[in-house]
Amino acid sequence: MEHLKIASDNYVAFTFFIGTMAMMAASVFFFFELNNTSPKWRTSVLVSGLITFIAAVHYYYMRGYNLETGDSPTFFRYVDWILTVPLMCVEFYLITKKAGAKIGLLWKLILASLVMLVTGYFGETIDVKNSVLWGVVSGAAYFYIVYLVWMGDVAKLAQSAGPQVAKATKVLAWFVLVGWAIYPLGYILGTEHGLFGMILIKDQVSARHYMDIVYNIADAINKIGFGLVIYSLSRSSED
Ligand SMILES: *C/C=C(C)/C=C/C=C(C)/C=C/C1=C(C)CCCC1(C)C
Repeated sequence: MEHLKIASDNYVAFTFFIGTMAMMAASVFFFFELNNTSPKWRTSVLVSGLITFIAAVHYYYMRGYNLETGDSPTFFRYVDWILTVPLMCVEFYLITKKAGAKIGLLWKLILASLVMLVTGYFGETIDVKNSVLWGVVSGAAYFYIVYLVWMGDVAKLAQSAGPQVAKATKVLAWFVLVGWAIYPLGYILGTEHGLFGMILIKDQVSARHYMDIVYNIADAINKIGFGLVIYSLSRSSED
């Protein structure tokens, strides 16, 4: 068996490697901090750790897959997202629960995120010819989530949950609006028959490479950043 090494100009493999390590480190941090987190916030910080831990396991796999095949690990990318994005919805539910969030709100968020991801997966793999159409449907579900956290129930509940929850929810809402918007950018860059990916990059192989780099950067920002917002909320609280 040949020893696989990352070439110094292989940015795709490199970001998979860094991504794995960052997700692992973040998980260790969140899990170890559980002990000195007040019981009120413990579940939220635990979920932050679960998000980065699930990502770490997927990144470990995707890193190896990409190194061995040079391909984009699309399937496991989406398995990761389908597990971690609903958990991010759980975070919104948990921090607004004290202000009266109902389980129905959680289901709305989860359902929208599943529609967003499943249609995105169709556009990237099963029905690439219609990738623009699938991207638009996925984008609609994405904007529904943006609506819920900026103006809908999540935003309203956060207002009545005290200044600290309100502030944290606002930061998380920025993550959803700006951090999550990086993903459709990667999709547009890397998907065949996409809006302008093929015009900008020409060949499909390097288009997928750009897409992986964009997705890897977005994951690090969103999963670890999101967790740190929850973590600082757990520290800022009076009780
Ligand atoms: C930890 C993983 C996260 C936060 C993943 C988020 C993924 C998205 C917000 C993906 C969105 C997409 C669109 C809005 C349109 C094109 C297809 C997707 C799935 C890339």
